[in-house]
Amino acid sequence: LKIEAATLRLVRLPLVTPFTIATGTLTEKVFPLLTLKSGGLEGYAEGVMDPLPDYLEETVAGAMDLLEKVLLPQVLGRSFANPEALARVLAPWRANHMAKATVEMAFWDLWAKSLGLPLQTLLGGEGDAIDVGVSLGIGPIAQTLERVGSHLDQGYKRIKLKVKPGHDLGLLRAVRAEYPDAHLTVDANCCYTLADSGLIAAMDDFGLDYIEQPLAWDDIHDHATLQRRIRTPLCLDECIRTLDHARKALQTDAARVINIKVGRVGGHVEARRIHDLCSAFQVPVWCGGMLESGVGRAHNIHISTLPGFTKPGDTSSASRYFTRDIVEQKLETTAGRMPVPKGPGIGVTLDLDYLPHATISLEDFSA
Ligand code: OSB
Ligand code: MG
Repeated sequence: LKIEAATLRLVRLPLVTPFTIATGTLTEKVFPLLTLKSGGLEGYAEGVMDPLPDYLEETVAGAMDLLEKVLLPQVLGRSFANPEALARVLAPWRANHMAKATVEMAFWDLWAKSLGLPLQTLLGGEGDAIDVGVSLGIGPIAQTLERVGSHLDQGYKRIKLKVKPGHDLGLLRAVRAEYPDAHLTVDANCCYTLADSGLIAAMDDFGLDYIEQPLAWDDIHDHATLQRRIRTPLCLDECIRTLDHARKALQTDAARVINIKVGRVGGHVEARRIHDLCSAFQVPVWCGGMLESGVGRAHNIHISTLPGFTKPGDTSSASRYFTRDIVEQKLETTAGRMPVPKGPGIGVTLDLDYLPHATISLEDFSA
Protein backbone atom coordinates (compact mmCIF):
# COMPACT_ATOMS: atom_id res chain seq x y z
CA LEU A 1 0.00 0.00 0.00
CA LYS A 2 1.52 3.26 -1.14
CA ILE A 3 1.40 6.37 1.05
CA GLU A 4 0.64 8.96 -1.61
CA ALA A 5 0.10 12.04 0.52
CA ALA A 6 -0.11 13.26 4.10
CA THR A 7 -1.78 16.16 5.89
CA LEU A 8 -0.53 17.18 9.31
CA ARG A 9 -2.73 19.51 11.34
CA LEU A 10 -2.39 20.95 14.82
CA VAL A 11 -5.76 20.74 16.59
CA ARG A 12 -6.95 22.45 19.76
CA LEU A 13 -10.06 21.39 21.68
CA PRO A 14 -11.16 23.09 24.92
CA LEU A 15 -11.80 20.60 27.74
CA VAL A 16 -15.24 20.59 29.40
CA THR A 17 -13.51 20.63 32.80
CA PRO A 18 -9.85 21.27 33.58
CA PHE A 19 -7.96 18.00 34.16
CA THR A 20 -5.48 18.08 37.05
CA ILE A 21 -2.93 15.35 37.73
CA ALA A 22 0.17 15.31 39.94
CA THR A 23 2.23 17.11 37.29
CA GLY A 24 -0.16 19.93 36.40
CA THR A 25 -3.48 21.04 34.92
CA LEU A 26 -4.71 20.83 31.33
CA THR A 27 -7.54 23.16 30.23
CA GLU A 28 -7.36 22.30 26.55
CA LYS A 29 -6.18 19.41 24.45
CA VAL A 30 -3.67 20.27 21.70
CA PHE A 31 -2.49 17.50 19.38
CA PRO A 32 -1.04 16.67 15.96
CA LEU A 33 -3.70 15.12 13.71
CA LEU A 34 -2.30 13.12 10.82
CA THR A 35 -4.08 12.02 7.64
CA LEU A 36 -2.34 9.53 5.32
CA LYS A 37 -3.82 9.09 1.83
CA SER A 38 -3.85 6.34 -0.76
CA GLY A 39 -6.12 5.76 -3.75
CA GLY A 40 -8.92 7.98 -2.46
CA LEU A 41 -8.77 6.48 1.05
CA GLU A 42 -7.67 8.28 4.22
CA GLY A 43 -6.17 6.95 7.44
CA TYR A 44 -6.23 9.00 10.65
CA ALA A 45 -4.31 9.16 13.90
CA GLU A 46 -3.41 11.68 16.57
CA GLY A 47 -0.29 12.16 18.66
CA VAL A 48 -0.71 11.82 22.44
CA MET A 49 2.23 13.99 23.58
CA ASP A 50 1.46 16.98 25.81
CA PRO A 51 2.51 20.60 25.15
CA LEU A 52 5.13 20.34 27.91
CA PRO A 53 7.33 17.30 28.62
CA ASP A 54 5.55 16.62 31.92
CA TYR A 55 4.06 13.18 31.24
CA LEU A 56 6.94 11.83 29.18
CA GLU A 57 9.72 13.61 27.33
CA GLU A 58 7.91 14.23 24.04
CA THR A 59 6.21 17.56 23.32
CA VAL A 60 3.66 18.74 20.76
CA ALA A 61 6.01 21.21 19.08
CA GLY A 62 8.87 18.72 19.06
CA ALA A 63 6.68 16.03 17.54
CA MET A 64 5.29 18.38 14.87
CA ASP A 65 8.86 19.15 13.86
CA LEU A 66 9.98 15.51 13.84
CA LEU A 67 6.90 14.39 11.93
CA GLU A 68 7.23 17.10 9.31
CA LYS A 69 10.98 16.99 8.81
CA VAL A 70 11.96 13.39 9.50
CA LEU A 71 9.23 10.78 9.87
CA LEU A 72 6.80 11.78 7.13
CA PRO A 73 9.49 12.37 4.46
CA GLN A 74 10.73 8.88 5.26
CA VAL A 75 7.42 7.18 4.42
CA LEU A 76 5.85 9.48 1.81
CA GLY A 77 5.74 8.01 -1.68
CA ARG A 78 6.75 4.59 -0.37
CA SER A 79 4.79 1.35 -0.33
CA PHE A 80 4.46 -0.89 2.72
CA ALA A 81 2.95 -4.36 2.61
CA ASN A 82 1.64 -4.05 6.16
CA PRO A 83 2.05 -1.95 9.35
CA GLU A 84 4.92 -4.14 10.59
CA ALA A 85 6.93 -3.14 7.50
CA LEU A 86 6.29 0.53 8.20
CA ALA A 87 7.15 0.16 11.90
CA ARG A 88 10.49 -1.41 10.91
CA VAL A 89 11.39 1.72 8.96
CA LEU A 90 10.73 3.99 11.95
CA ALA A 91 12.31 1.68 14.54
CA PRO A 92 15.98 2.75 14.18
CA TRP A 93 15.27 6.29 15.40
CA ARG A 94 15.69 6.55 19.14
CA ALA A 95 12.54 6.72 21.29
CA ASN A 96 9.99 9.35 20.15
CA HIS A 97 7.40 6.60 20.44
CA MET A 98 4.46 9.01 20.42
CA ALA A 99 5.53 10.70 17.18
CA LYS A 100 6.18 7.31 15.57
CA ALA A 101 2.81 6.03 16.78
CA THR A 102 1.06 8.89 15.00
CA VAL A 103 2.38 7.64 11.64
CA GLU A 104 2.03 3.95 12.44
CA MET A 105 -1.57 4.22 13.65
CA ALA A 106 -2.69 6.34 10.69
CA PHE A 107 -1.20 3.66 8.43
CA TRP A 108 -3.13 0.92 10.24
CA ASP A 109 -6.37 2.82 9.61
CA LEU A 110 -5.47 3.32 5.95
CA TRP A 111 -4.41 -0.32 5.53
CA ALA A 112 -7.59 -1.62 7.18
CA LYS A 113 -9.68 0.58 4.90
CA SER A 114 -7.77 -0.66 1.84
CA LEU A 115 -8.77 -4.19 2.86
CA GLY A 116 -12.33 -3.15 3.73
CA LEU A 117 -12.01 -4.51 7.28
CA PRO A 118 -12.52 -3.04 10.74
CA LEU A 119 -9.24 -2.32 12.53
CA GLN A 120 -10.19 -4.70 15.36
CA THR A 121 -10.37 -7.63 12.91
CA LEU A 122 -6.83 -7.02 11.64
CA LEU A 123 -5.54 -6.61 15.20
CA GLY A 124 -7.12 -9.91 16.24
CA GLY A 125 -9.88 -8.53 18.44
CA GLU A 126 -13.58 -9.29 18.53
CA GLY A 127 -16.82 -8.14 20.10
CA ASP A 128 -18.90 -5.04 19.55
CA ALA A 129 -18.36 -3.18 22.84
CA ILE A 130 -15.77 -2.85 25.61
CA ASP A 131 -15.90 -2.22 29.36
CA VAL A 132 -14.82 1.26 30.42
CA GLY A 133 -13.91 3.09 33.57
CA VAL A 134 -13.23 6.75 34.18
CA SER A 135 -10.19 8.71 35.32
CA LEU A 136 -11.06 11.54 37.69
CA GLY A 137 -8.63 14.45 38.04
CA ILE A 138 -7.51 16.04 41.29
CA GLY A 139 -10.00 18.44 42.90
CA PRO A 140 -11.72 19.23 46.18
CA ILE A 141 -12.74 15.99 47.95
CA ALA A 142 -16.43 16.94 48.05
CA GLN A 143 -16.42 17.48 44.29
CA THR A 144 -14.58 14.18 43.69
CA LEU A 145 -17.14 12.31 45.83
CA GLU A 146 -19.91 13.75 43.72
CA ARG A 147 -18.11 12.82 40.49
CA VAL A 148 -17.47 9.28 41.71
CA GLY A 149 -21.19 8.93 42.42
CA SER A 150 -22.33 10.32 39.10
CA HIS A 151 -19.96 8.12 37.11
CA LEU A 152 -20.96 5.00 39.06
CA ASP A 153 -24.57 5.95 38.33
CA GLN A 154 -23.70 6.15 34.63
CA GLY A 155 -22.40 2.60 34.88
CA TYR A 156 -18.64 3.14 34.65
CA LYS A 157 -17.03 -0.13 35.73
CA ARG A 158 -14.02 1.31 37.56
CA ILE A 159 -13.13 4.67 39.07
CA LYS A 160 -9.54 5.85 38.90
CA LEU A 161 -8.60 8.64 41.29
CA LYS A 162 -5.63 10.85 40.57
CA VAL A 163 -3.50 11.31 43.68
CA LYS A 164 -0.48 13.32 44.76
CA PRO A 165 1.34 13.86 48.08
CA GLY A 166 -1.13 15.42 50.53
CA HIS A 167 -4.09 14.32 48.42
CA ASP A 168 -4.05 10.54 48.82
CA LEU A 169 -5.02 8.64 52.00
CA GLY A 170 -7.60 11.23 53.08
CA LEU A 171 -9.21 11.07 49.66
CA LEU A 172 -9.29 7.27 49.76
CA ARG A 173 -10.83 7.26 53.25
CA ALA A 174 -13.59 9.61 52.08
CA VAL A 175 -14.34 7.74 48.84
CA ARG A 176 -14.26 4.28 50.44
CA ALA A 177 -16.58 5.42 53.24
CA GLU A 178 -19.24 6.36 50.69
CA TYR A 179 -18.54 3.70 48.07
CA PRO A 180 -17.36 0.53 49.83
CA ASP A 181 -17.88 -1.79 46.85
CA ALA A 182 -16.72 0.27 43.86
CA HIS A 183 -13.79 -0.91 41.76
CA LEU A 184 -11.29 1.79 42.73
CA THR A 185 -7.74 2.51 41.59
CA VAL A 186 -5.31 5.39 42.05
CA ASP A 187 -2.87 6.94 39.56
CA ALA A 188 0.06 8.94 40.95
CA ASN A 189 1.74 9.89 37.66
CA CYS A 190 5.21 9.31 39.16
CA CYS A 191 4.91 11.69 42.14
CA TYR A 192 6.22 9.41 44.93
CA THR A 193 9.59 7.85 45.71
CA LEU A 194 10.63 4.76 47.65
CA ALA A 195 10.83 7.01 50.72
CA ASP A 196 7.00 7.03 50.53
CA SER A 197 6.76 3.22 50.73
CA GLY A 198 4.99 3.41 54.09
CA LEU A 199 2.34 5.76 52.79
CA ILE A 200 1.82 3.64 49.68
CA ALA A 201 1.62 0.46 51.79
CA ALA A 202 -1.16 2.15 53.78
CA MET A 203 -3.20 2.14 50.55
CA ASP A 204 -3.42 -1.67 50.96
CA ASP A 205 -6.29 -1.05 53.39
CA PHE A 206 -8.58 0.40 50.73
CA GLY A 207 -9.07 -2.64 48.50
CA LEU A 208 -7.77 -0.99 45.36
CA ASP A 209 -7.69 -3.01 42.13
CA TYR A 210 -4.17 -1.67 41.58
CA ILE A 211 -1.92 1.37 42.11
CA GLU A 212 -0.86 3.02 38.84
CA GLN A 213 2.66 4.39 38.32
CA PRO A 214 3.56 5.66 41.81
CA LEU A 215 7.31 6.07 41.12
CA ALA A 216 9.53 7.66 38.47
CA TRP A 217 8.64 7.42 34.78
CA ASP A 218 11.89 5.61 33.94
CA ASP A 219 12.37 3.47 37.03
CA ILE A 220 11.18 -0.13 36.68
CA HIS A 221 13.70 -1.27 39.30
CA ASP A 222 12.26 0.83 42.14
CA HIS A 223 8.75 -0.35 41.29
CA ALA A 224 9.97 -3.95 41.74
CA THR A 225 11.29 -2.98 45.18
CA LEU A 226 8.02 -1.28 46.07
CA GLN A 227 5.95 -4.28 44.94
CA ARG A 228 7.78 -6.43 47.50
CA ARG A 229 6.64 -4.03 50.25
CA ILE A 230 2.92 -3.84 49.40
CA ARG A 231 0.06 -6.25 48.71
CA THR A 232 -1.87 -4.18 46.15
CA PRO A 233 -0.80 -4.95 42.55
CA LEU A 234 1.25 -2.27 40.84
CA CYS A 235 0.21 -1.13 37.36
CA LEU A 236 2.78 0.59 35.16
CA ASP A 237 1.92 3.33 32.66
CA GLU A 238 4.78 5.80 31.97
CA CYS A 239 7.49 3.15 32.55
CA ILE A 240 6.26 0.99 29.64
CA ARG A 241 7.21 2.59 26.34
CA THR A 242 8.48 -0.52 24.54
CA LEU A 243 8.09 -4.30 24.54
CA ASP A 244 11.46 -4.51 26.26
CA HIS A 245 10.29 -2.34 29.14
CA ALA A 246 7.29 -4.65 29.53
CA ARG A 247 9.54 -7.72 29.53
CA LYS A 248 11.79 -6.26 32.23
CA ALA A 249 8.84 -5.20 34.36
CA LEU A 250 7.21 -8.62 34.08
CA GLN A 251 10.42 -10.55 34.73
CA THR A 252 11.17 -8.52 37.88
CA ASP A 253 7.56 -8.42 39.19
CA ALA A 254 7.51 -4.63 38.92
CA ALA A 255 4.05 -4.73 37.29
CA ARG A 256 1.16 -7.10 37.96
CA VAL A 257 -1.06 -5.06 35.61
CA ILE A 258 -0.05 -2.97 32.58
CA ASN A 259 -1.76 0.09 31.17
CA ILE A 260 -1.20 -0.07 27.41
CA LYS A 261 -1.55 3.26 25.63
CA VAL A 262 -1.14 2.61 21.92
CA GLY A 263 0.06 6.15 21.34
CA ARG A 264 2.70 5.88 24.09
CA VAL A 265 4.34 2.66 22.85
CA GLY A 266 4.85 3.51 19.16
CA GLY A 267 1.57 2.15 17.82
CA HIS A 268 -0.52 -0.99 17.45
CA VAL A 269 2.34 -3.31 16.44
CA GLU A 270 4.20 -2.73 19.71
CA ALA A 271 0.98 -2.50 21.73
CA ARG A 272 -0.08 -5.92 20.48
CA ARG A 273 3.35 -7.41 21.28
CA ILE A 274 3.10 -6.05 24.83
CA HIS A 275 -0.43 -7.45 25.08
CA ASP A 276 0.79 -10.88 23.92
CA LEU A 277 3.72 -10.90 26.35
CA CYS A 278 1.45 -9.92 29.25
CA SER A 279 -0.90 -12.77 28.31
CA ALA A 280 2.05 -15.18 28.46
CA PHE A 281 2.79 -13.91 31.98
CA GLN A 282 -0.95 -14.04 32.84
CA VAL A 283 -0.80 -10.34 33.57
CA PRO A 284 -3.99 -8.42 32.75
CA VAL A 285 -3.83 -5.28 30.62
CA TRP A 286 -6.16 -2.38 29.98
CA CYS A 287 -6.15 0.51 27.57
CA GLY A 288 -5.33 3.92 29.01
CA GLY A 289 -6.02 7.28 27.44
CA MET A 290 -4.50 10.72 26.98
CA LEU A 291 -7.74 12.71 26.71
CA GLU A 292 -7.78 11.88 23.00
CA SER A 293 -10.28 13.16 20.49
CA GLY A 294 -12.54 10.64 18.77
CA VAL A 295 -9.71 9.68 16.40
CA GLY A 296 -7.36 8.44 19.12
CA ARG A 297 -10.23 7.07 21.16
CA ALA A 298 -11.47 5.00 18.20
CA HIS A 299 -7.99 3.44 17.85
CA ASN A 300 -8.00 2.70 21.59
CA ILE A 301 -11.44 1.10 21.45
CA HIS A 302 -10.42 -1.23 18.61
CA ILE A 303 -7.32 -2.57 20.35
CA SER A 304 -9.28 -2.95 23.60
CA THR A 305 -11.21 -5.81 21.93
CA LEU A 306 -8.14 -8.10 22.09
CA PRO A 307 -8.62 -10.91 24.64
CA GLY A 308 -5.95 -9.80 27.15
CA PHE A 309 -7.67 -6.46 27.80
CA THR A 310 -9.58 -7.89 30.74
CA LYS A 311 -9.73 -4.73 32.86
CA PRO A 312 -11.87 -1.67 32.03
CA GLY A 313 -10.02 1.05 30.08
CA ASP A 314 -10.02 4.85 30.35
CA THR A 315 -11.89 5.25 27.07
CA SER A 316 -14.77 7.29 28.48
CA SER A 317 -17.57 9.13 26.64
CA ALA A 318 -16.47 11.97 24.35
CA SER A 319 -18.89 14.32 26.14
CA ARG A 320 -16.81 13.95 29.30
CA TYR A 321 -13.92 15.68 27.56
CA PHE A 322 -15.26 17.98 24.84
CA THR A 323 -18.41 19.89 23.98
CA ARG A 324 -17.75 19.10 20.35
CA ASP A 325 -15.45 16.37 19.03
CA ILE A 326 -13.70 16.39 15.63
CA VAL A 327 -15.34 13.13 14.54
CA GLU A 328 -18.90 12.79 13.28
CA GLN A 329 -19.75 9.67 15.31
CA LYS A 330 -20.77 10.07 18.94
CA LEU A 331 -18.48 7.91 21.06
CA GLU A 332 -20.65 7.56 24.17
CA THR A 333 -20.91 4.77 26.72
CA THR A 334 -24.08 3.04 27.83
CA ALA A 335 -24.01 1.25 31.19
CA GLY A 336 -20.21 1.30 31.24
CA ARG A 337 -19.88 -0.19 27.75
CA MET A 338 -18.38 1.64 24.77
CA PRO A 339 -19.54 0.39 21.37
CA VAL A 340 -16.82 -0.33 18.78
CA PRO A 341 -17.24 2.13 15.88
CA LYS A 342 -18.47 0.15 12.85
CA GLY A 343 -17.13 0.09 9.31
CA PRO A 344 -13.66 -0.23 7.77
CA GLY A 345 -10.60 1.01 9.69
CA ILE A 346 -11.22 2.88 12.94
CA GLY A 347 -14.83 3.51 11.89
CA VAL A 348 -14.94 7.25 12.49
CA THR A 349 -14.94 10.12 10.00
CA LEU A 350 -13.69 13.66 10.49
CA ASP A 351 -16.24 16.43 11.08
CA LEU A 352 -15.04 18.68 8.26
CA ASP A 353 -17.41 21.51 9.27
CA TYR A 354 -15.85 21.78 12.70
CA LEU A 355 -12.25 20.76 12.03
CA PRO A 356 -11.15 24.09 10.45
CA HIS A 357 -12.37 25.90 13.58
CA ALA A 358 -10.35 23.58 15.81
CA THR A 359 -7.18 23.80 13.70
CA ILE A 360 -4.45 26.21 14.79
CA SER A 361 -1.07 27.13 13.34
CA LEU A 362 2.11 26.01 15.01
CA GLU A 363 3.34 29.62 15.02
CA ASP A 364 0.35 30.66 17.15
CA PHE A 365 0.87 27.83 19.58
CA SER A 366 2.92 28.18 22.72
CA ALA A 367 3.09 25.59 25.46
O1 OSB B 1 -1.73 8.86 33.48
O2 OSB B 1 -3.31 7.86 32.55
C1 OSB B 1 -2.70 8.90 32.76
C2 OSB B 1 -4.53 11.82 31.09
C3 OSB B 1 -3.46 12.59 30.68
C4 OSB B 1 -2.18 12.18 30.98
C5 OSB B 1 -1.97 10.99 31.69
C6 OSB B 1 -3.03 10.21 32.09
C7 OSB B 1 -4.34 10.65 31.82
C8 OSB B 1 -5.55 9.97 32.29
C9 OSB B 1 -6.85 10.23 31.55
O3 OSB B 1 -5.58 9.27 33.26
C10 OSB B 1 -7.24 9.14 30.65
C11 OSB B 1 -8.37 9.54 29.71
O4 OSB B 1 -9.49 9.72 30.18
O5 OSB B 1 -8.11 9.68 28.50
MG1 MG C 1 -1.53 6.85 34.17
